[in-house]
Amino acid sequence: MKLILPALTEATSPYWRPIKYSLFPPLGLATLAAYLDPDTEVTLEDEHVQRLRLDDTPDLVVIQVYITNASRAYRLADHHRARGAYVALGGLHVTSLPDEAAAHADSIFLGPGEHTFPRFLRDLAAGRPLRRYESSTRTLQDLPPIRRDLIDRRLYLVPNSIVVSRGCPHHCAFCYKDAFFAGGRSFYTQRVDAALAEIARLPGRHLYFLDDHLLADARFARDLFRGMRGMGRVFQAAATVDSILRGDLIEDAAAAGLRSLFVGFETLSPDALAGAGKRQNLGRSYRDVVRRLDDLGIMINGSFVFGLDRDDGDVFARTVDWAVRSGITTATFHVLTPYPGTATFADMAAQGRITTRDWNLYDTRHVVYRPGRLSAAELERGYWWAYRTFYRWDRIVQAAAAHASPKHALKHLAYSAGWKKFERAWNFVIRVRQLAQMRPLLEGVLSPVGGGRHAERSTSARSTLDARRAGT
Ligand code: B12
Ligand code: SF4
Repeated sequence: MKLILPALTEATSPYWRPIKYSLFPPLGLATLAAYLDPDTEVTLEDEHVQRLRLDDTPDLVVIQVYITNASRAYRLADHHRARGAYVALGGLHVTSLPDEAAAHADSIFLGPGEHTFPRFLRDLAAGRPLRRYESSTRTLQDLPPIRRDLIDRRLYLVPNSIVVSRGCPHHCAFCYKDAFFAGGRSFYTQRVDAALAEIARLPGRHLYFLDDHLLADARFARDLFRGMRGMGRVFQAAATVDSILRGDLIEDAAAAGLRSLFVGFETLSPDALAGAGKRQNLGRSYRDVVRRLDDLGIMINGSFVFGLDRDDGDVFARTVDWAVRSGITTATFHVLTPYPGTATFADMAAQGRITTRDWNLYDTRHVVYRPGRLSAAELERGYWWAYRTFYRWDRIVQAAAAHASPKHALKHLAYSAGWKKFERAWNFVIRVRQLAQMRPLLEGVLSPVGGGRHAERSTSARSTLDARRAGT
């Protein structure tokens, strides 16, 4: 049996950034592999970091399909079927467009695979596999341990990626999540003790939680963070604006080792937020979010979307200026992308505004619809301008200087420049297969900002909160 994560484009694409695609291993496929009989001969190939073998003859081929790798995934599926393999396709894009995928597969899978895949394996063994499996039972209880032994840790900067929940309780119009989790629960977590046991199995210090929203279930997150205290971990994760401001969960996260957080700011315009159904951001002060995370020594990866209907030509400069002035460490800019299955896609399709269905272009860098107040060319130009400007040396230095603590400023410089300014060095490290040697460096940059004004403020914030919690 062979599991394949195809890459979005060939490595010759001008957008190909080896370091970006050498971050995380294919966790979804390693999760599915856990259901195999231990005697099954299985390989896992990730085209982002290795050349795929095409001359082999596995009996069963499982391919994970995202929107941007869909056409590559279909070609690989056709190739393996022509060589006699049974091909199973699943993942986000298959869930959004099952009929399209079915033309290239023997079986297709809609939604998460934790319950459908083991059922399929039983059906296949009995000689009665179905053409289509749809997930309706949704739980992460009693899962077999992820087959991390199939992952070559040397090929990834962050082999310790982990997910302890699935989905998210919110419903933003442009997000993949409502379509993917249709037909069952769209937000659920592991048991805390199982999550802690998985963390304990991971070597090294650094973890990256790929959960859509790690703070979404406050009780679960608090127990998790308390359980992690004293484990000596440093970790990165994602959460929403409102969850950072609510209560004192974020302090627990910091105490457990949270050092960098992906935050979906998306836009500075309340009208645009309302239009995108991102209600949880409405009326929240982004300044307070930044200040609170900064006080705790947590770096921010801010996510911003351009091309929402009310965006005009000023949106790019406004956003970049705010991000720099606020000391956002790294920024991820996106051109609004209407993924099939989302409310945004349905609305735009109904209005006749979708301009291409070439899924290769649905990579959040290309404009695939007719924007409201901007032309498509203006939007793409503005998007690239925002990236170039945010990551100019003078802007990196200016953003770093926005932090209260000099140590935090230095970390900001190291992290931001390290991510965007040393592409050639990263390429070299990847070519000579030495990414693992860079992990201590990453852990160093993510280590706590000890001493100085910042630490005093964090400690006093902590004791105030501890006192509040104790009712004093
Ligand atoms: C990590 C990640 C990446 C990593 C690498 C992916 C990797 N190595 O797995 C990197 C940084 C490279 C990346 C890049 C991009 N990503 Co990305 N990424 C993610 C993220 C945050 C987590 C994925 C993950 O590991 N989930 C946890 C595992 C357990 O779940 P899973 O992978 O979905 O697998 C389960 C099911 O899908 C299913 N399943 C999957 N395959 C199969 C096959 C079969 C046969 C079966 C039965 C089941 C099955 O079973 C698994 C277990 O339940 C998701 C967000 C998300 N929450 O999914 C976005 C996400 C997948 N990315 C997205 C996008 C748009 C991109 C980029 C285009 C962004 C960009 N501008 O560069 C690129 C393109 C990548 C590409 N190759 O095409 C979108 C995809 C939208 C869509 N409709 O397809 C998502 C959903 C983010 C978002 N909110 O919009 N990404
Ligand atoms: S908060 Fe994030 S993960 Fe949740 S629905 Fe909105 S965009 Fe999706």
